[in-house]
Amino acid sequence: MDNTILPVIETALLKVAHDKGFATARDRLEVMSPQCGFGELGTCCRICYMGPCRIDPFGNGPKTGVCGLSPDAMVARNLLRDTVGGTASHVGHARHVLLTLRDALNGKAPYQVKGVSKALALARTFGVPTEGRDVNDICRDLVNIALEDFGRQDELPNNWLSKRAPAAEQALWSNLGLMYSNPHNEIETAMHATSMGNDADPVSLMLRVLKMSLIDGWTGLTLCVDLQDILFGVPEIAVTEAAVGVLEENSVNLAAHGHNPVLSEKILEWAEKLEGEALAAGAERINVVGVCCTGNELSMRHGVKLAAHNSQTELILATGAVDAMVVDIQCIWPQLAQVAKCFDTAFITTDAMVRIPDARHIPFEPHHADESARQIVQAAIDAFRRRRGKPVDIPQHKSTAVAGLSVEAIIDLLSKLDAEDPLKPVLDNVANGNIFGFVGVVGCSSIKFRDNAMTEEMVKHLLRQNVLVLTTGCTAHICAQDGLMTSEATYRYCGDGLKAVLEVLGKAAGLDGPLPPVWHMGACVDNSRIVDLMVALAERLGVKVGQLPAVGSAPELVQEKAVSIGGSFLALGVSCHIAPAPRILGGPMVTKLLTEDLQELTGAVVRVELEPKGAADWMVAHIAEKRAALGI
Ligand code: BF8
Repeated sequence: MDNTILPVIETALLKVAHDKGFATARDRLEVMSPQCGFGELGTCCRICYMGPCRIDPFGNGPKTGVCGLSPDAMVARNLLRDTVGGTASHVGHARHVLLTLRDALNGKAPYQVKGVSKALALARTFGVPTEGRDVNDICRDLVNIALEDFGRQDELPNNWLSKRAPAAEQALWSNLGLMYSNPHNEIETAMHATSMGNDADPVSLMLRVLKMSLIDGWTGLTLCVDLQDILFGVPEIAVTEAAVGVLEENSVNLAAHGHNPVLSEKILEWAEKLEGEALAAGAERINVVGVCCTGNELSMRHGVKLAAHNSQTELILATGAVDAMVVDIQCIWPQLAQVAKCFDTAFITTDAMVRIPDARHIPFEPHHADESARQIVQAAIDAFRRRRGKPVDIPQHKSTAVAGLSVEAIIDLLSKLDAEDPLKPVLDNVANGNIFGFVGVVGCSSIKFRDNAMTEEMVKHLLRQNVLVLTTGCTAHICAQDGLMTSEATYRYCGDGLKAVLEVLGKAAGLDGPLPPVWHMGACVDNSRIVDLMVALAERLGVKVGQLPAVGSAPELVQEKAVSIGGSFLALGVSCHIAPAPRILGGPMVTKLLTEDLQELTGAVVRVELEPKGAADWMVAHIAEKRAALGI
């Protein structure tokens, strides 16, 4: 590839793996390339056993499935199943947090409410009385409201959707028939509707995609994050470090990977408790590092260092320096167990849903959280004992990074500039063009896009044009590793307007320099924080979210979850850039619907751009249109 600019960290990590003779995901991808063109277009259907059917939309091959299904219905049905996969993942995570909070309040799980301010704020939103009440009682009421959402069999709108989402958008969703009641019922209905011989109307199927995405946004993300903040506290601005260089040769390196802080918070707690045992084993300390979204959760609330994003997970194990990697749910590559086997690494699964051959399984469930967490940390110390003195190969790359930018932390900071009206300084600077607009850069890291440093380069193009970048998920790791969450990045990459704003904010935050230009807002579930911020700005301005000069981007799409998150942005009227193309191109009507006609429905469109500059240019042009429509 001519324009290869593989980031230095990936280059170093790949060298470590190849020097040791490991095949990596890149090698496995090469062996199976070219990948299935029908699959890429979305025109492969294996839902019934008359198939698998492959529609050839451009050549002389079959034009429908054996049952007569049209290409548009086929791609829409497949897209809906992707969205169900993403939504089910987030809703499952959310329900787990909800049940943990319930059990903690009943004294059955060893967790305490740390986010009192969040509980009080949510009580106001849901009309729960607070006067003279114990915070745990307030939380019990909130838990019951959330439990009702998972149990109801009526058509009343879901509590979290109707109370947390903006009113103007709810009116639109209601007109489109998108309001939902019980998320589980909707997941069932979507699977039913997409099974053989049911919904074959592409328009109806695409409305189901939007509805499923709303469930992802308001139950999978918002409810989940609200309750996580109640249990574990609201993130505050913290400085951390990112990239493989955070591993320490002489410490017990314990990597926490996955998504759910119910596990990782306990691991952190027990790592502190067992520090003495680690010292006795000859280690300098226990170095808990974060991987993927669990890493983001820990860095947001505790400043824990970020070791790797998803496409680096097998590579950091190849350093031989990770003593234990403990995982819960989602984005866990089965290959990790195979790499771990070649070292003294303890690769530990904890969730009954994630069983991987050759992994050690230590069941973790909230009722016995302390005992399981103790065992896991102990396994890491034991592995260190076996590793001690053996050579390791840790590429010495890392960057500092500012994390913890929850909406509450942002508002706190802005209050130092205008205590009465904290959002005013932001809106004034949007109006005068110092902040040209906002892009939420979210989602995964893909080996298909690392060769052109897609995320980093796209972000730099945006910053030069005074676009403030909000990020979550693995793209947050990418930005952190590349130094984009530092004051230096503001000086180096931002246009003059954005630089001036960030200098003022850095001073208010008590930093030595400007606030970084890329704001780390958390894990993928924390995309609800980006939405909350946009809703607050829109409400303060008296416009709809879709009218803001804001765009979403998933520049390295991997997971079904990123598809459903993207859908939730589209439902809000926020246009999305995406790479690679979603698997819809074999359906011309669905493609037109998402790239053009959706504008009429929600005000948003989807745009595919595979190169960083093209992506940034499209987003800046789109933001310019939004600004013009607002008269700024
Ligand atoms: O939820 S960004 S690869 S880790 S899916 Fe997975 Fe994608 Fe990473 Fe987190 Ni989100």
